[in-house]
Amino acid sequence: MGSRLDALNQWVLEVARLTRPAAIHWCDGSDTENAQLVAQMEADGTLIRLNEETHPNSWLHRSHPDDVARVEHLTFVCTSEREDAGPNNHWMAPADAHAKMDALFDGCMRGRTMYVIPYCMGPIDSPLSRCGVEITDSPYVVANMRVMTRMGAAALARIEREGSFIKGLHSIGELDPNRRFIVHFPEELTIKSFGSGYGGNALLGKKCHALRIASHQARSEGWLAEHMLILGIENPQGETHYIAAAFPSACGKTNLAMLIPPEGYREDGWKVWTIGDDICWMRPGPDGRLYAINPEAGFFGVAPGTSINSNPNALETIAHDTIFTNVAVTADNQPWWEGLNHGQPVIDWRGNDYDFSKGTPAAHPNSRFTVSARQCPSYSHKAEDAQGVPISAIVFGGRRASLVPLVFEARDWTHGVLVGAAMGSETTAAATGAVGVMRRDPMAMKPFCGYNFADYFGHWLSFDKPGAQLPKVFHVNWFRKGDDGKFLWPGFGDNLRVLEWMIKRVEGKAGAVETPIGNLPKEADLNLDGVRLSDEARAKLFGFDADGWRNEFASIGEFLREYGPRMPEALHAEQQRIAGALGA
Ligand code: OXD
Ligand code: MN
Repeated sequence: MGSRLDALNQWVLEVARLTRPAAIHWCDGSDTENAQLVAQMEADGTLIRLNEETHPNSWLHRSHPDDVARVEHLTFVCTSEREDAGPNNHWMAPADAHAKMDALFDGCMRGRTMYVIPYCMGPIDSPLSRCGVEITDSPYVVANMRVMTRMGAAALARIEREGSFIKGLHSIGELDPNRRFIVHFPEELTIKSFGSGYGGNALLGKKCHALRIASHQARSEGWLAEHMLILGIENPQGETHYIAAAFPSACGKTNLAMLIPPEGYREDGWKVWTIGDDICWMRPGPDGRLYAINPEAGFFGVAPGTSINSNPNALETIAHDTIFTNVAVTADNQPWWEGLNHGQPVIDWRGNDYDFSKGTPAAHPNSRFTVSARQCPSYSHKAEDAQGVPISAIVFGGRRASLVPLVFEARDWTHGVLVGAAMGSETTAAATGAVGVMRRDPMAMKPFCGYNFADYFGHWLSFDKPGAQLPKVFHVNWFRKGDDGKFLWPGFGDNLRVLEWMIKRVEGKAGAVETPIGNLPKEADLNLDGVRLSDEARAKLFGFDADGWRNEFASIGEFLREYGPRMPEALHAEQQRIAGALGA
């Protein structure tokens, strides 16, 4: 009888025949292996040691300057039918895509070592977790995967037990943007990524597996793979509610996941626990509630803006054993980025002397840290729970300078799905392309949904069935601006005030005003003790502009129609009901 690892061994040999590496290394995830890889990368300059006293065991990696973000225009979902990938994805026919990618991979690992990385997304013993194997020629990818996933021997043992895994093939190639493609074959549970070493393109467990392939798998298996942080809020009575929240890339998910309560709340005994900062897998449990795990084991967070004010927990998390990518450094070799609040950069992210007079940032706006979640002071022990945590509320949020109030609650699940589907946000530096352009980013999944959005919304709607105890759905906007262009809401720790209102709504203990777009709190429904808000801020954060929303709902209607007959009728009906209530 063959071993359950036969399929894996055979695939590794096939890949080696194609890519022609000088050596093959099976990663066991041990400390010894990591130390050897790090020493090798230090010797060849891939990693630069940072100040050992201030940042023990921490490293700087400078990427190729053209390889600093996800490349959505070069990311493809290759289903046999184009319509299954949907207008939300770039598509190639699977056979053409394999031919194109295999031509790039042909001989690409000559003179390099090929690393075979077995990994598990999610706690190693959780029924919600899924395994994969990434083959790569980048030791930097190995070091990052070790932090971001449960990688090595235990994952291999689970793959041997289950006999199934996602195949991910990656090569940095020549890091040539003209020979760069990130390609997914959801029907074959396969990923091929060439020409980039950037996290979102190269750490295949993250966006490629845990979102694009997993969303496709989740649809057929009855669960959800989402671009959401998960946090726990413990009230002074010691009860904890878990919230999952979707925000587009670089819109503060890490900060929210590690929130420190405002002083008054701390004194009263409120605590916030971090489960995850980027990805959430959830499925109905026996009691009908949705149970969630964070499939990742680390944080690949945006460095700029991280400070003692915005996110003290993150700063403590990354004080040691961290890989920094594309940050600047100070004269005494400490990592530095815009918004850090101390130190001065002397060398910029490209490794050049930093010239203040040019006015360009010293750290790349999408510079990152990779760090184990276990180093986070607010990391919850429930993050390792095989059964996951029950979700009380789902939050959708975008970066909206105008129109959208601080918070509102969806009336029911169908309305909540429309709220998620209609999400809009201004683009950020996490992907290449223009920054600050408003686009629809449904459920923050525009770059990550591995199938047609119309089917995805249909899948979301399908959770509303007899016996389901679904979370309440909310929408937030921390990014509303005043006439002077400044943010109106203080954000960060004060966001707990909004989360508290949500929990009280879940418990039936807080008030709200019904409007066509959903239920809005009155100012008095939120604890605003110690928050100073101008009259303009109060009016815009808690107000509802019927004319503006009428236009917004016309645009939402157009967006839904772009998906043609596949778009669930229930969403059209919901959009029309609200448009009607707005007097359209
Ligand atoms: C990320 C992203 O890196 O969304 O999490 O780009
Ligand atoms: Mn993300």
